[in-house]
Amino acid sequence: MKTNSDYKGFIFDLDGVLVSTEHNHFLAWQKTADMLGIDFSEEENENLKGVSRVDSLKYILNLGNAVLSSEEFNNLLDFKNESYLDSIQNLTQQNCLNGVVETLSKAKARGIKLGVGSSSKNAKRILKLIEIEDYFDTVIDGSMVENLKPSPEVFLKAASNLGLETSECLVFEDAASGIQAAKAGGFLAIGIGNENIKHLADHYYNDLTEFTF
Ligand code: B16
Ligand code: MG
Repeated sequence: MKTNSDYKGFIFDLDGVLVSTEHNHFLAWQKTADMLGIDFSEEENENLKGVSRVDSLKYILNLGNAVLSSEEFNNLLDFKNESYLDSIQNLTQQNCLNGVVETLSKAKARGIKLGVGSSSKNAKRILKLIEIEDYFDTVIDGSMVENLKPSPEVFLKAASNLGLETSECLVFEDAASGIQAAKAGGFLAIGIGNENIKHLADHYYNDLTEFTF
């Protein structure tokens, strides 16, 4: 049986795996929903983890049976993103989730190739803020693919940029859409830090401190 360090590549989701920004996404969506008079709870937000900005807004509009012109729709996308970016401007490496920096350093020292596969168009900006961008051999974000999670495209592109087969890579994810994406791509899917996805993942850890080589 393969052990974790037999894999030649590790591909990480960003929000919820490397950094705890999911609550910031939730608060920004809640503000946006408030403007439309739509109730939006943290339970509902679970369905938006890993989901693109456009599809997330469509989901919220659907909750309130709201219909918007394309101009209003785009203005709300900008509003959500500005309020999200405002809330994360002071992120530092302290905001990396538990075990992240240690896992990245150990993997690097073992010659394991590292990638990011995120739905977020802000992924590169965030990696810079939390000062871990230099660990990664490739970063695939929401602006670089046609189809976002649950499509496997971000992970397949990351593996291909690393020069590896899907069977040679582990994918680390905190969202149902991301676990689905990893499995659709033929990857072994490691669930991290979200008990709601425990039953979907191939293996599950509360955080990366529990992951051993
Ligand atoms: P943005 P991930 C996802 O990132 C987040 O989980 C999700 O909450 C967010 O809506 C999505 O990115 C789009 O983000 O508005 O920054 O482009 O978990 O795939 O790293
Ligand atoms: Mg995530």
